[in-house]
Amino acid sequence: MKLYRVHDGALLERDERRHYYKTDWDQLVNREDLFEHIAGLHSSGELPLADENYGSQILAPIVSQEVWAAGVTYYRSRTARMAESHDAGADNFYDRVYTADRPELFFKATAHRVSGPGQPVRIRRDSRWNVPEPELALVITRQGKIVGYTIGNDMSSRDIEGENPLYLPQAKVYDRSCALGPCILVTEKAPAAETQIQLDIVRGHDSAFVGTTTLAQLKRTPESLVEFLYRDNSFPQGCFLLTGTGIVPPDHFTLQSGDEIRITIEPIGTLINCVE
Ligand code: DO4
Ligand code: MG
Repeated sequence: MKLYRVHDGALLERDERRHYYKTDWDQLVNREDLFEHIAGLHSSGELPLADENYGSQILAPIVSQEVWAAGVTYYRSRTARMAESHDAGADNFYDRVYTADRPELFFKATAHRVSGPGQPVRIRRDSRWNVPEPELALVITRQGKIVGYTIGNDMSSRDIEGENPLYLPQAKVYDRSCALGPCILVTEKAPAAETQIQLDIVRGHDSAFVGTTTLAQLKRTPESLVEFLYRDNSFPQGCFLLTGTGIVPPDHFTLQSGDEIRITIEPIGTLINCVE
């Protein structure tokens, strides 16, 4: 089942049909029984079919949640980070965190910094080397339960990140530095290891970059990332956690204004954003 956020509630999609559900989004995504709740609503037949106009009103699936991110959870990310930070003498940090027990976890965004499907993402003006990072995002309740999955784009300024690891918050957190959507996939079972993540970057009529990975390449389990994130750290409205990127375009690539970024994770859908 999929949940899309609209301004006064949610659209519940099952078997390619969308029903309208008037609800409070913060309360909904914090339900420990989210799967059973929406399955029950669906089978009760109480919900009206959604008006087709709602299709154009899909919002980012976030209201009051924080967005956090894990880093260097894929070998490809470790290698790219080591290369970009080599001159700063910081490559060792990335190598060490890849194998350490404690993961890299960092604050990424609040809702006002997040773009929904079809909304622009941004490159910060003091950066010249930028990439999207296509990531599986976990939807976690205030109690620390993973109740759903969405797609995240962890927009990153590689020159700022590579210059000094202490600049990471500036490389990662700025207005519209994150995109989430298009929906929340609510399942009883986590996406399988063979689930593919695909990144397509389109420039004009051409493909500027295509890359794929699978969740099998993710070195840590979602549960272990959540366990570290919630240690002595509370999230009264729940949280989104991006699980890291396994796709990094080659070093000569940088995003440009007008590029279209398409991230597909098959069971969830495709998140599309243009660079402002
Ligand atoms: O350490 C820098 C951030 C890495 C990251 O965002 C990722 O691996 O996805
Ligand atoms: Mg990332």
